[in-house]
Amino acid sequence: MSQPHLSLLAGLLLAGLALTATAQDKKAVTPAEMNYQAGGSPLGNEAMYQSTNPKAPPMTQAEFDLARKTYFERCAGCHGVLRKGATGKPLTPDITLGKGTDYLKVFIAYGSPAGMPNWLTSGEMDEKTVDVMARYIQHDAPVPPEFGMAQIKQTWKVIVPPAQRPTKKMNNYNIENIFSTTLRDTGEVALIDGDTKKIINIVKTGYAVHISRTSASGRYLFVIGRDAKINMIDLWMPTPDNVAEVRIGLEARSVDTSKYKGKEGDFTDKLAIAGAYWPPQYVIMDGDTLEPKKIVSTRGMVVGTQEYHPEPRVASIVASHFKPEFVVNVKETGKTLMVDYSNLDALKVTEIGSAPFLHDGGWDSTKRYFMVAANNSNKISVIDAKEGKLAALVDVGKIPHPGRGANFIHPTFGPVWATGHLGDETISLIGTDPKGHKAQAFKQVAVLKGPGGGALFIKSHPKSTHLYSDSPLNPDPKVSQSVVVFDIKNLDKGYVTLPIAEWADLKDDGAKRVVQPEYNKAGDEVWFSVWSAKNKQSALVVVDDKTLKLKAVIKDPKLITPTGHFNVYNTQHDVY
Ligand code: DHE
Repeated sequence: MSQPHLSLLAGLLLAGLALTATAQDKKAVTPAEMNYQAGGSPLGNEAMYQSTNPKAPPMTQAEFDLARKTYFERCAGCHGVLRKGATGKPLTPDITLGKGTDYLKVFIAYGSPAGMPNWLTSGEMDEKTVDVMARYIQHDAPVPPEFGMAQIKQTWKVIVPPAQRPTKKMNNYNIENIFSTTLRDTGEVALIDGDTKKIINIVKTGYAVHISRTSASGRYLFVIGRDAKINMIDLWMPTPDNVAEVRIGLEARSVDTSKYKGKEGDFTDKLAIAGAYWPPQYVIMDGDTLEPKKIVSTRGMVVGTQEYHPEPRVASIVASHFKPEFVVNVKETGKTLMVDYSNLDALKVTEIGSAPFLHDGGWDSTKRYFMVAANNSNKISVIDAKEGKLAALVDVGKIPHPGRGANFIHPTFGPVWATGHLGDETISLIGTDPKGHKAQAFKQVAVLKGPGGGALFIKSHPKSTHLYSDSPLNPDPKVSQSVVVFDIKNLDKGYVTLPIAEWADLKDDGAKRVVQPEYNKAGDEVWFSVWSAKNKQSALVVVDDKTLKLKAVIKDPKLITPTGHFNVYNTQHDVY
């Protein structure tokens, strides 16, 4: 870059910083949050129509393609598929055209105090890409294709039809203690025998499986890739493997299956549901074959402002135990949809507005209240699945991120549910017993101090007296490579730190982020992933919950980028 241009950039940068300083509000994005959102969207691989705005600087087709790919890999998680803004600011031409290419280049190159990364100076983008991106965002955002019934059906495959599947369990595995571990970057899950710690099978799946869920009977596992591909795995087969697959959209994170059995009927293992980030929709499928039955769009109005949102992504989904309903949490509109699946031809949906952006969550110990993080509002929404209404909106710390959260009995406040936070070091405990502890019900009753922000998952177990919290996105490797444990009976004593990554004793110097505590069925072991890059060694570490000592390290060349792991029994029965 020539000297004059550099100084021009510097000048503009100062102007840019001044601007962002005034615009900077308490919602400034932390590096941990930015890392978390920038996970990469598979939409970058989709062909999209290049619309040309005559007022915007021209772009060749090749530049447009580079910019589109880069946008979906780096930017869409924060700024939204249609650039209407989410965690990051909106980047629509009505805003960007007025700023001009040079100003936008500075912003992209050097970042902002409000959380915009410094893409050029961090080495993640070169000057050419920065220039292309600055022009790209002045054009209308290209819209990825829709994905309706015809497209979904084209991807639907029944690999082993129900009639050809085993009629009884054909293996000697203790299937309730199998762990399904995501191998993020290889597009696989590892099924691991929780008793012997041996790998049972590595199953091909969609890319970067986000979660695994178990059918109500415990026989089937459903996993969903970031590319919206669902794989259904039969745990009764001699070697558990795929029996059906389908794509329900172009990008997704959540899947679950019907669990209700009661006066309206027995729906165990009857239906499956998955929610897409793009197109914004959820799809209900046959629970035996994944045949798509019903697609419902989530486009609509945002709670509160009642402005139209064109791309409200479907975040967490769980199956109610009280009614034949799925609990579908829609991120940008801040609405929880109670989807009554008892009659798909006359679908009844109860819409419960709470706060944006609904993300992850879990049941309280009675499984009546679904506690879901409204992560842009620093609140937990409490959804009463029995009454079909909002029970409370609870203020917590900055960017709550519970995973499914942790339930335990607090010595003073009785049953509580806990969440950690991405944006600060606190762990919030919320009372969940309106009958026995009315004064504490759905209030933040205590705050524990963890090691720092960047926490993603917290866990306990009814048979344990410990509470575990990870912090894989904390910038300090000492913190991101270990977990903290609280003694539930002596919470005031603070935590002890377990150096999980050190215990894994890995041969290379990877990121070794320690992710997601998960108990075995007995509730006496806790499993962690030690997650390094694709070309580095990773491992699973198993801790003895009584002694807090290392029990086992599972290493295998096939365990590449392990992230989430799900114990069959605990997932089946929502034990956490
Ligand atoms: Fe997740 C849960 C979305 C980044 C690992 N994640 C969820 C859920 C949603 C979600 C909506 C709840 C699903 C449910 O319960 O039905 N996650 C997102 C994102 O949008 C985000 C921020 C960015 C992205 O690009 O994906 C994101 N998530 C991550 C990660 O970086 C993690 C650590 C590794 C990865 O695979 O990308 C990660 N998310 C997980 C895991 C769960 C999860 C392990 C399930 C936790 C549980 O205990 O249930």
